[in-house]
Amino acid sequence: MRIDVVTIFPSYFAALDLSLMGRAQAQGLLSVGVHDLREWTDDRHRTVDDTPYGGGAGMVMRPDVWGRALDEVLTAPLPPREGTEPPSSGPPQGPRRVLALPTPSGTPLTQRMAEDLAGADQIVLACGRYEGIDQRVADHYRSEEHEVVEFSLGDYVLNGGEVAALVLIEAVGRLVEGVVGNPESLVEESYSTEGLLEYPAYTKPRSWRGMEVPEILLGGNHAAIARWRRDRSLVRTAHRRPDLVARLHTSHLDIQDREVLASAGRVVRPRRAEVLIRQAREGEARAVSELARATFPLACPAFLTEADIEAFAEDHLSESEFARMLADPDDHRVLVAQLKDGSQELIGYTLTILGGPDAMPAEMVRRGRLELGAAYLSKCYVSSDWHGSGVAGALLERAVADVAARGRNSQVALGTNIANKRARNFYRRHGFSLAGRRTFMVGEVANIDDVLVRNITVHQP
Ligand code: 6GU
Repeated sequence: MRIDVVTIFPSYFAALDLSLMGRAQAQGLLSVGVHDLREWTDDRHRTVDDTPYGGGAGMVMRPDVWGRALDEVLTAPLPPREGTEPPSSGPPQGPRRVLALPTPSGTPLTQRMAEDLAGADQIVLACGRYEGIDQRVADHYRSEEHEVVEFSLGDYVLNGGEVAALVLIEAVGRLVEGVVGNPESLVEESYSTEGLLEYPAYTKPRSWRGMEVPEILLGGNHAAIARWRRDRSLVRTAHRRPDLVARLHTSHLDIQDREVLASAGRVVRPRRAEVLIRQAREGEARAVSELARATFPLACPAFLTEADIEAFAEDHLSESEFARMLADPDDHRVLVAQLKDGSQELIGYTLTILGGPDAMPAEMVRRGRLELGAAYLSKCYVSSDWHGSGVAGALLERAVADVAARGRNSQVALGTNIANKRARNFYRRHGFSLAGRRTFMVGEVANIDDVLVRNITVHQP
């Protein structure tokens, strides 16, 4: 690839002789020509600029000087492309020459653009200074059926296009075949196909200033490492680049991806929204009770009657019952997931009873694997519209972390109906395992539940 730069500060581009770009030039993969714009001036003072028509501050670069420079550079012969035969039939194909103009009012430069430009035969960079280049220059070459890109680095102002030109040359140059030694290192990077930021990287020493390399990276479980890295990418992207989350292809996100995003406050289905997971407040007994009554029937087996369910709700899910629990946050932990939009709607909740040994329903404490004094996750529900959003998993992890932070319990236990496969898989995925069975009364009907436990010292990513 041939790159030509026209500038009034050619020495800026000495940096291109260093490192990867320097080696690429030495190997003939890239050929870079830097030209002083003043070579094309025709007055004693080598003037390149003048005052703006219409008034205003600063100076504008003259189109006549730029026109002479660009005509010459854009028509200079190019070496034939290596490895490509000229087409034997059809119209003769000229080389692809792109005129790139750095300007703060240009299109933001992206990896997509860099990938596209890596296929050009020649890129000519016209570096403006002062208040820019007379607009007719870009318009002229565009109308001459040249490819013209006016590009910007971002929403801030530089003194001129030189630094931006260096950025484009490096971003494009490293995509030219052979420039980067290991082409695989191009694949996993930020902004590649997936649209996620990169995961954090670590190297030796293993312990530095009291900070350890994450344990999971030290083992050889490649699937677990890949999952951990993906989680870190998702969390980073959610926090730093919500605009990228908004553009993710949601069909490429599995349920754990969605749970991780929800934990970081972003849900993508059934629609994109921000979500806040927090402790319920004392005044919210009614709202939580309404959510509890709406969601409880979702997990009940089909043979329960409405009357049974209603009787249960009256006893356990009433506003006064939640008011009682919310007034006692030492023993009753209620977390809610709330939409951060105009509706402020609660879409999910967990209820965990810490208590002492009494808090655990007695029938759950029989089997060997369940310790006395396990925290009891009594409820984990998400309203049906938001099933599959990841909010349930995010709530569950927060509830477990909340128990862990309180330091009184070494296990979390729960019961779930034996017929509820979905729930069982969900808890299994979150590190719960079967510890026994119990009967659970809903109204007059005895239900068989699996009792599941998770040790809270076991760290989940
Ligand atoms: Cl391409 N040029 C200038 N002068 N300022 C910029 C820029 C370009 N991109 C961001 N700021």
